[in-house]
Amino acid sequence: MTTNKYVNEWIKEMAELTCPDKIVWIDGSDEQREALREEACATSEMFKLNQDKLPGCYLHRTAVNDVARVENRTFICTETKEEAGNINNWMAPAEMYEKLRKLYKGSYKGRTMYVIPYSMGIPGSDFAKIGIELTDSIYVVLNMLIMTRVGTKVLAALSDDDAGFIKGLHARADLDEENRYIVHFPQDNTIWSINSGYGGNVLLGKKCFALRIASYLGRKEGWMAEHMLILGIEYPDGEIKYISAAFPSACGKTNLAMLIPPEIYSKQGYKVWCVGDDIAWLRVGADGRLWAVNPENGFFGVAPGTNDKSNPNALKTTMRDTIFTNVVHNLDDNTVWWEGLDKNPPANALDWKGNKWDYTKYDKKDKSTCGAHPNSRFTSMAINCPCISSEFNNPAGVPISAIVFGGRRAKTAPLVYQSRDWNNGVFVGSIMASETTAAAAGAVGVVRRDPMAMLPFAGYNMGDYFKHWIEMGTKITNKPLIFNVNWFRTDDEGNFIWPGFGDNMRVLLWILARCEGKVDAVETAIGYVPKAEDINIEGLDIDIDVVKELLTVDKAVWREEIGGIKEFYAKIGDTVPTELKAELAALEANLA
Ligand code: OXD
Ligand code: MN
Repeated sequence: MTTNKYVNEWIKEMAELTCPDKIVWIDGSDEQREALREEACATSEMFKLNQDKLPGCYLHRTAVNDVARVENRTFICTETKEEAGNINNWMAPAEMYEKLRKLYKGSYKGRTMYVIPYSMGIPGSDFAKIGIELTDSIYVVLNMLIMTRVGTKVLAALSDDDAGFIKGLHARADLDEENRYIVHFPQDNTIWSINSGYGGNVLLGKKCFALRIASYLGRKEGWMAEHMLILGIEYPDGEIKYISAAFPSACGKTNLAMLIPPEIYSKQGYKVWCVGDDIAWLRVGADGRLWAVNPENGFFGVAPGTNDKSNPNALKTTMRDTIFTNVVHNLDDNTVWWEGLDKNPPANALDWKGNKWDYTKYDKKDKSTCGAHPNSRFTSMAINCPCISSEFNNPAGVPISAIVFGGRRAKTAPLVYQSRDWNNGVFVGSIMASETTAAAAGAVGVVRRDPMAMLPFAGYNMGDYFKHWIEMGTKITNKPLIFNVNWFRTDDEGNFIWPGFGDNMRVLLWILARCEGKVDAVETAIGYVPKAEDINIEGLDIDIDVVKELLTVDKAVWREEIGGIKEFYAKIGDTVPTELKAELAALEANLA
């Protein structure tokens, strides 16, 4: 409960609309969490797993038609279409409110309205922002208790005259796909989500608030909300340098954030610390540097492919206090399994839909035979991660030395290159793209442009978002350098050339050496690439010629790329800043 009249009036209005049987405030206490877990298990909304092997862990299954974010049903409802831009879906706020009110009307009848006061960032810190999510789902409450800071401490940080909290309304309603909407009203600090129970659509603190609404607020208030991991590299002398990095999905963001250094580095005393795996909020500090916090409190990670080799830190993080969604339920020992966990699929098990699963029928090429849904998830607490940074809970955040962009490109981008300066770096982020893999439905090798990995997450016009990046560059007096990496270059047979995973540390160390002015580079048409001998390959079974190959910039391939960039800029429209058009013209001239 709160004495903030704006909160109380809004809840009253939403309760009149949705008609819950009762209203329960989430206080963040262990007792209340435990009671809600029991209630969810009693109705089979969740299943309690083997508490000896997986203490505090539960399993949940979503509806089969509700397993991923729905970009085509996600809207940015600003007053004008121009403010939302050509990339976002848009509808006039009044029209959307009217449409959705009809769907929400009476949708909580026979149900409970849970009121979740939560903070993105440490409650009360300069970075933090408060949200209140109303939901009729215990699964949402329990996930929010992991992913955000929740409860009375949050309300204590909200003063009585503060109307600036983010108002989130979620209703499961009928889980009707045709009426599923994830809608943002940035000018009203409001998010409405209906007819879904899938995390990315309903944990409103994450993509909806911490990226879409926050990017809008960041532009207004002079800071940035980005789809970035944050990691720290500790040198043998104890000094730690921080990097933030943006990659589209399926490029290994969580793996990079929790990287295990190769032995040649670990035995010298190098360590890697994870501050965040998905979202960074960045502000200019009094020292003129860019400082970052991870506004989240947990990880909502993709389970399939997570194993003791690909990401042992993530795997250990999931071993306690975790909610697993849409994975295989091993009935023999009441644990969980997913494709890529190990080579021992359980014989007596239920698949993600809750049907008996016969692992002998599993065919890699036929997704319908998978036990776990390809987008099955774990929701785990960041503090349970073995490599969580000591700065994770530092309200001041960490100073960023380098910003890294990247994507999955078979031929175009070299292993790493450095942009010439801030605006050129913004250009590099704006032309980010990734090629589709055989793992996803549809054609292989199709380029999807995903600027700064924010294509589905910018809460306003993409051209204005680029402009904001350029303007931030004028405020950061001690700027991070901006780089692009590509772990996914392939040879003529389509095999990856670079080993990736922990060995990506070798590239990150070159990046940090550049930031310190400790290493030279070679200028190319697109920016600076390393001298091959400056990428440490000790202990790898590739030689310097392979590194040279990884660092080549094929002008003919890049000339083709120009066409795709122009097409994408044209789609964004005339808000693309002149600075970026000039960068594009300069690149074209360099390639001539
Ligand atoms: C995403 C995610 O879709 O983090 O980017 O879930
Ligand atoms: Mn993400």
